[in-house]
Amino acid sequence: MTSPDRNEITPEPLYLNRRNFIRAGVFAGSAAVTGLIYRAYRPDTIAPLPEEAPQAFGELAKRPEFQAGEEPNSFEDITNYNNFYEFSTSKTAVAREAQALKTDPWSVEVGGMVESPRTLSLQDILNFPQEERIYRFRCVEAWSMVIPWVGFPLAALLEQVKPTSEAKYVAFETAYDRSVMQSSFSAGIDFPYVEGLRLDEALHPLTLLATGLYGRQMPKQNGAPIRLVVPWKYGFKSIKSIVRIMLTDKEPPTTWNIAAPREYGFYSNVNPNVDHPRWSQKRERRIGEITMRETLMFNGYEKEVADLYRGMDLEKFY
Ligand SMILES: Nc1nc2c(c(=O)[nH]1)N[C@H]1C(S)=C(S)[C@@H](COP(=O)(O)O)O[C@H]1N2
Ligand SMILES: [Mo]
Repeated sequence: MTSPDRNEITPEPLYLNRRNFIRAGVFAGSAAVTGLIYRAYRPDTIAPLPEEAPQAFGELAKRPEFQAGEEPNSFEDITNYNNFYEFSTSKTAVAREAQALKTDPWSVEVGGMVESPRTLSLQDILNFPQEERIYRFRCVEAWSMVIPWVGFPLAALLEQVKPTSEAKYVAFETAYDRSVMQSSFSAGIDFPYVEGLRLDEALHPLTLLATGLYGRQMPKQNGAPIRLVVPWKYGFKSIKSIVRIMLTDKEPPTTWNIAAPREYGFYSNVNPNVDHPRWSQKRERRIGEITMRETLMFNGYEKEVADLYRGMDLEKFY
């Protein structure tokens, strides 16, 4: 299995800079400069990298229909090339900076339009029967990985809280701890990070609440202790370090859509036929590979999810 040297990892081409968007040039420019000054002078409070990998799970179910028949990326790659803007906009800096996040104790509030709202502790989360699922993961920036997640279907949690008949969407929110995370101003996107799914997407059997990867509890840089994984959508839908899950009857606001509505829609299904306004989505670079691969419709999950979007114009609902 290839495990490229850190320096070999795809450099971020300038045209892919996610923050090169709207927010009038002058403002964006001054935010970037302020961010640089802030980073240069901020006291060195960064936690050290953990000396050992997180705790291992015991036996995990492995259902054949959820094992992408592809070689997973290495633990090294998956845990050192991250997007987690609360900690850093540098993919290689996240692993170190995210160690400052306190993930135990943790609680996730689940409520809104449900019959039985509840608050889950870390133990409650780990009490769901956990399974291993190997999924393709495609970032909107045109890179991809294959990741052996550990977790349980979001549907299992939603069944417990019982959405009411008015509920049509699920809204998610990431923790925002200002003592360890950077400001929205420095990151260029609003915090807390928020995401959303239509209820039928949330109930789809592929939609996972992930609690770990490679048989171990979730590394902080990957969104410990619990994050969403929606493998047929661009990676930014897979919101990390979740503290709130609310059922609602209105399409919830989503962070990248707020930042640049013409570039990132609510649906954000992987689609090689609908380009990002500033780059093509036809191909992708699998981390660890030299040549580009063709991007697959719905990231290769077309057979499973195409029915969710029957009759919808995928150029309009991007
Ligand atoms: N809270 C939060 N969740 C987030 C992000 C983020 O910046 N903050 N980045 C998203 C993006 S753009 C991607 S590609 C994936 C990256 O997940 P990974 O670092 O585990 O590969 O997380 C998504 N979830
Ligand atoms: Mo992404």
